Amino acid sequence: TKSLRDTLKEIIPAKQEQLKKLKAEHGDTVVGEVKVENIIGGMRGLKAMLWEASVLDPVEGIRFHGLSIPDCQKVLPAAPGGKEIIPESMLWLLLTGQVPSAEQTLALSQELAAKGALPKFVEDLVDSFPRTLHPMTQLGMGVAALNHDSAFQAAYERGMKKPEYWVHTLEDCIDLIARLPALAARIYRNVYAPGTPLAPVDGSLDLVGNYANMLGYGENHSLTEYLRLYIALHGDHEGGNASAHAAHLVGSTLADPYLSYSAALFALAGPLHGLANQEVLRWQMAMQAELGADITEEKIEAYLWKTLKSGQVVPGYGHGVLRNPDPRFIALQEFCDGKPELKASPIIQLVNQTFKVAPGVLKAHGKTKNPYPNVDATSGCVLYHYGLTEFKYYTVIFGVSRALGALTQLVWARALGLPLERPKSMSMDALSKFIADS
Ligand code: AMX
Repeated sequence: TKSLRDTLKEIIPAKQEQLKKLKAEHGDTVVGEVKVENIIGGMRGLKAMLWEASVLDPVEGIRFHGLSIPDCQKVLPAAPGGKEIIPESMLWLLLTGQVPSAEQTLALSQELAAKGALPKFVEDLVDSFPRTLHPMTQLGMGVAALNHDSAFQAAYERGMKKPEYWVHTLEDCIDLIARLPALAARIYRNVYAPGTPLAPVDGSLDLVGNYANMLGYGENHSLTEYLRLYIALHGDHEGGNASAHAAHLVGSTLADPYLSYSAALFALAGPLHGLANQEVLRWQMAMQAELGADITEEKIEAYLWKTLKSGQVVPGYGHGVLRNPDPRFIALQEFCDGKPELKASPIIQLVNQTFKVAPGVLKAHGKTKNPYPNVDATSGCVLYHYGLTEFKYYTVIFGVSRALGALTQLVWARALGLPLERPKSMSMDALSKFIADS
């Protein structure tokens, strides 16, 4: 059976050829127009980036190399003894566009476990942080420090040739993904249970099996399965979202994958992006506390209006691109539906009741272009049900996941020789002058 590296070696030349042809034959084909509203509106909707692994359709949601989430759930291998997709099989798909066999997935799990331990100086660095430092700040700093061992940086200093770039980038990406669980679990231990023992990486476990074990939840098979699905599903959401784009931009300077991904993590730490699942839980719990035991749809509706009238957004609803309920939200809801204890959980029931009411209220409110839930409307609430109640930590789990897609793109950016990103900016005066002159 073919290894990941051999598979990539085999498919890269055809992709390079495809890009060369696109550039030579269609370099001046017009794809769209740039309006003033795009320039002042966060470049929303502008088609201006190359991203290989996934494409987001506003109605259907994300597709990974053409496969929808339900397709992936059918074909991507699970962990031994599990049913849910795992990050290893998703990573293989993202990198190669091919569905790995169970054997290939297992080999990748074993490689990641073998490379999963942190260097001592990173352990010491993370242990030196105050407990009060936000877990996302700790994660970003830990990831940046891992560049001490960057194969790409070392080879660049030696003077490697361009065709070699992707090879060393891939090694860094694999090493980084392998080390994320130990780093993220160490942060969890230090912040929430200082002084307690931390399990070492176990060579016989998959990536998330190890992560759950190091978090202290190794015995909880149901939570481990949830985390496998959650981390696989959050792996990539095409290129323009803030975290993926940040990694791409920084990577385009030929900064190594560790520095590039730490930039992504700091973008993910914003409340409009990865912090939203923490905000959703806070908001749903405040709703629960205010509405008491007998929660009706009428009461939820009134609470939604109260949130909107106080000038706040409804967290977990709306999206920069999607115009339908997020299929990742649906997949997580289905996971809950299949488990009686989750179905009976008050917080999950509240998420479901809110889903029945919120789209109508947001439509009537009339501002958001997408009145439907995004994945964050439920993801943190499920963690809460399982007893993982430390809100501030939720984005770290998202950060372990997003590495799959952002790092895949770095490998492809190096294999395809993509250039430094450098869009043209304009001042308001320059825009006004352009408008007056045209
Ligand atoms: N509740 C209330 N108002 C909302 C809203 C919501 N959930 N979503 C959007 N709006 C408002 C916007 O604030 C904006 O108002 P303005 O004109 O007064 O500034 C207007 O609707 C138009 O916004 P939009 O074009 O529909 O959305 P966007 O692309 O600018 O922003 C997002 C997208 C996700 C930031 C926004 O929907 C939002 O703030 N949602 C709540 C936070 C959230 O769930 N974030 C998670 C996103 C997914 C992720 O990255 N994890």
